[in-house]
Amino acid sequence: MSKRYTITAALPYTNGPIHIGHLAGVYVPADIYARYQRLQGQDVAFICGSDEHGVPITIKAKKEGVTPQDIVDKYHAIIKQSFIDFGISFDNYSRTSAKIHHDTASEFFKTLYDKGEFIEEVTEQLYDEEANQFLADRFVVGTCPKCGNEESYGDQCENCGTSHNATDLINPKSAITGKTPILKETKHWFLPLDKHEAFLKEWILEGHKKDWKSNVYGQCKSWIDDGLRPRAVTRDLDWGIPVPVEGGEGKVLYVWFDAPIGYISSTKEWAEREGKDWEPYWKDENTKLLHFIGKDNIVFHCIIFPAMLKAEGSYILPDNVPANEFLNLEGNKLSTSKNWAVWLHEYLQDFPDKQDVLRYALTANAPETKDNDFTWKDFQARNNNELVAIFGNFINRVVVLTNKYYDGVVPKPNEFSTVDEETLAILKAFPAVIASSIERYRFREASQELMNLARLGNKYLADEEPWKVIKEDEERTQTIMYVALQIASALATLSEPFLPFTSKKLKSILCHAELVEASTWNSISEGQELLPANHKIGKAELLFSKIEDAEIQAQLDKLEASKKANASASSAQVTEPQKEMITYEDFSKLDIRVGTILEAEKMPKTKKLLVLKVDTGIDTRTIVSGIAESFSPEEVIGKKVTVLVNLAPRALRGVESQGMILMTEDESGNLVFVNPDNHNKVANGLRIS
Ligand code: B3M
Ligand code: ZN
Repeated sequence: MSKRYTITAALPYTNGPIHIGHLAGVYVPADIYARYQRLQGQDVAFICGSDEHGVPITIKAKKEGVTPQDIVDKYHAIIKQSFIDFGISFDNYSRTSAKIHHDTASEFFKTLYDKGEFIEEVTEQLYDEEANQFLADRFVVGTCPKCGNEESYGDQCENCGTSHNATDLINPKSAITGKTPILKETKHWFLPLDKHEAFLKEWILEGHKKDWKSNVYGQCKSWIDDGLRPRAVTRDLDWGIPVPVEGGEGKVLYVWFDAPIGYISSTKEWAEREGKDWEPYWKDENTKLLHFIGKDNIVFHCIIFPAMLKAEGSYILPDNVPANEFLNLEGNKLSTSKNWAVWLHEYLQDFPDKQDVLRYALTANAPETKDNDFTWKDFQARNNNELVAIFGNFINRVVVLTNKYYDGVVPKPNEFSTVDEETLAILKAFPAVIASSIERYRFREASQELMNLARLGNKYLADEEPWKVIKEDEERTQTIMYVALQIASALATLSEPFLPFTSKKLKSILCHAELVEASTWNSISEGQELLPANHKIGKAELLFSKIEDAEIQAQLDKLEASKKANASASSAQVTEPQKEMITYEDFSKLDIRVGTILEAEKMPKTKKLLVLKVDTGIDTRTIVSGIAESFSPEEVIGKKVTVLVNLAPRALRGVESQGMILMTEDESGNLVFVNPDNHNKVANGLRIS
């Protein structure tokens, strides 16, 4: 009996195209999983769609002087195409602006409302008087109350992952005008997460300790341990799904309330089209519901959405949420605003037939247990040393030799040697090995096992040397080629989840379509004959081609160019207008001296501050300097610096700072010391004038 799987992949925000980080973290693993389950004969609904509400879209529209609808239309089309191009095999790709979604989300809200699952409350929210609007979520930035990150958003801190209310931010500023907001009363509906705490504790902390990934479990535990509080599920915004109850005029559903319901509406849309019933996919206890997401979405999928589903009452809860960590690019965080990314649509312009290469490189190096780095060198190596040299090389030799010796007809095997028997036994074990890795969401491991199968084939040919044996033993050659062809056929089948384009091409080269029963996951593990004698295969075609150094260099150059563009953009920003004139008397009030940093250590619990001991020539004093993000304590010890010594002392986090080290920025926007060369030869305490 087949099992039912509802597999969801995070709905991408339609405020920009998607890049390799999205593919590596969410869509490739989800696709491998969905394709694998389909190959097992399971009943799969693989669901996604565009997340078209939320503040980032409004902000983008404002910036570009167009409507939010223009923005979502544009990026929905680009994103959808990228998924098709990379073979992400969604059964349905919807969008949250669709009517079916508005209806589903409204109805969901009304059900909870009618059941009394919300708290209705007038509270004070941040309000920008200049822009005349409430500041929800990303409309406000400030200091994270948990980790001190000064650029936290109103709803979530990207540094520590905490999700909070905008009013929790320290020193909030409007993202629209930069002004400090005031507090203004407004009514909202809150989901009392505290009410669901006991259930969440039992369900996650006791029920899923063993089977959820430790990064996911750990995040959930820390939220629950911190104590859950009511969360507003409505907003004072004009872009979104109108709040469908009395008093909801001018308000919309919070984007994180409506977006996960998007999985349900997308399933409905699919079922309607396919003439199926959507409900078992969401309401039958035997269905396995899985959410593939990135780590910044964990709280929404493990705590808030399950609380919503539980409150509604008729839905199942996710069986697992295999969230990934983040992918970096060449040592730096992927960033849309800094254009530090490999955009999928651009990748395809440069590597038009290499979708599988990117899928493979991203899987082999996926950020499964920790953040990971994508480098173009690794990408090239994965292609040249693995896909070309192992997988492609093996297939090419098998197909070329079969055509050369037997005109493409699979030879009849003669007596198997011990090596043949062993090789066929190892081959038989592969489907279970790969399956076990996939079932445990270890896609990197699974992809390496697939490559090991190609290695097995390569080694078999290299050891048995049919091109030599053919000269003296035709019978033996037939057996060797037969065994090698069985491995090739298994590769065509087992590579499908990982390398769907290659798998298709290989199946066509091996003429799987002509077979009564082409190899399947099970027929391989049962040791069945996969390519029978007398079956005719096609001509050789290259599956992969080498990537030259120049192509890699071109990609690195492109990144270097975005780095430069960023640097000049930021240095353009810092060329501030000249300040008001001062007199010599004014200047002479500043006492600036040469000094040396003697000691340095990080200020505990801050990101930016170093506590320095500085020899000023007059004395040794403590100066707190905001340079910790640019310099390690070790780097600055012994440095000659320029010090403003008569600045009135100031306490920073309880430490009195007695002066200031003069700093500026280099062309890339990095902090540098104001430190002319000859400082190294001058004595501490000398005055600069
Ligand atoms: N759009 C966040 C993101 O793209 C969000 C996911 C929604 S899943 C229901 O990271
Ligand atoms: Zn934080």
